[in-house]
Amino acid sequence: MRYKTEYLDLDDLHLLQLDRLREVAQHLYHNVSYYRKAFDSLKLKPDDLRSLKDLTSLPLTDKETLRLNYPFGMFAVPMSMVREIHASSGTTGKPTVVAYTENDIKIWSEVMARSIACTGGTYKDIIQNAYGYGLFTGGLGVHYGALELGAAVVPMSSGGSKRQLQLMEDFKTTIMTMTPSYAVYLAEYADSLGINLKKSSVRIGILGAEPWSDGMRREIQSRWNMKAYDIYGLSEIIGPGVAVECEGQDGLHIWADHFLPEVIDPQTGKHVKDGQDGMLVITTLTKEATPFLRYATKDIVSISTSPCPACGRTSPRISRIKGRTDDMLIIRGVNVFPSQIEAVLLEIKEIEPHYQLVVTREDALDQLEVQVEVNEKFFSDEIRVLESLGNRIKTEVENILGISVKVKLVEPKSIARSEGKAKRVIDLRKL
Ligand code: DLL
Repeated sequence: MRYKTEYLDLDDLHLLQLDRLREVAQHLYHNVSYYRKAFDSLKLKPDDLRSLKDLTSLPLTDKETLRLNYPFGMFAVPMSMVREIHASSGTTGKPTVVAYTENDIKIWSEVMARSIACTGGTYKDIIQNAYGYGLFTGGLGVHYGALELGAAVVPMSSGGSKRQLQLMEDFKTTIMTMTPSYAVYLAEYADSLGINLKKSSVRIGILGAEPWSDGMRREIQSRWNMKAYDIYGLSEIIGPGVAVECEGQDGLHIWADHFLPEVIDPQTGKHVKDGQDGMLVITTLTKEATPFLRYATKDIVSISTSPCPACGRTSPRISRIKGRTDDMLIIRGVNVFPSQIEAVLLEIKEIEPHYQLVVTREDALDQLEVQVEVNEKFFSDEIRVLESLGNRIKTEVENILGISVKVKLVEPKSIARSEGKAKRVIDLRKL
């Protein structure tokens, strides 16, 4: 499967992008009051976008914009046209909501099919999908792409390692889709069961949804019999399938006919040069239900617009995600903001507003420990009372985050105070 738009001359790509940009800007101007106000306050009309550069006069959109318009204020179509709604973590209690029309799901299927094909997948493959199905976009995104490609998909969802390994062997799975940390975990688990993954039928791993490194890739490829490819995406833009590596494993091709990338200096907002690090900003060019102009991903990358020496595609390549401009953590593939935990803790009167989050990786699985200071009065109470407080905090934090955590109650004044920015997160994982 080869998509012509992946090989366009850059000038032709820019013309296509401009056409689509003008169309999506019209759509947003007429259907989303946030964007109408943004244009009006700048005394601009969508027709004033005469070149791609003109886009830079518009403000950025981010999770905060979505929070302020929760839940459906950014929808650009009536609910009767919406077919699917997804959500990912917001910075506090409210999730970030996105929607898809029938056509959006076609686009998602297309970009995911292109992504699988870019790693070498074809209709002949058996794809075992170990991304979570549900509000998280990983499961359904890969699923739609596999169907579009004509491959066979096994909708395993995440977890259930013993069954994953068993079906992988019995079905002769050829492609695994999962987070990179799960790929390491499964390899260790297989070892402990005496299963040799070097002999497995899996030849391709499509791994993403969390940061990883080339070191981790080497480890995964040495334990499995597969090549491990990096796939990137975010719910706000479409889900997985925004960018993916090709056989060169040197940068991720972004499907720029649907997603217009910019890389900016997060301080000045100015574009940085090819090869320089900055924040990735994406404009969706074809989505109908929740299109965004200049969505600030907060992910740090560099971009290369020269044609790919490995596969010849001209779609620009972004680097691996090198970090974030905010404090979002990804724990077992789930996005976690310290502010979500803080919002829970502030509601509990027995504790002080001092906390620290310690993240570790044990046996390839992420662990999050929330350390909270109990207040003086309460600390002298019986162990039983403290235990029940700990359990209450654990339940409330887990309800908000959707992952399990450990809670450790610590003595009053034992968490180091800082004079500047508090150091809330200690991340001891080595990627
Ligand atoms: O993680 C979508 C996805 C699913 C991508 C499956 C790849 C595979 P969200 O839950 O909205 O969407 O989280 C998006 O996760 O802004 C990045 O910070 C991070 N992220 C996603 N892919 C990668 C990657 C899905 N390959 C946020 N490397 C993004 C590093 C990644 N970080």
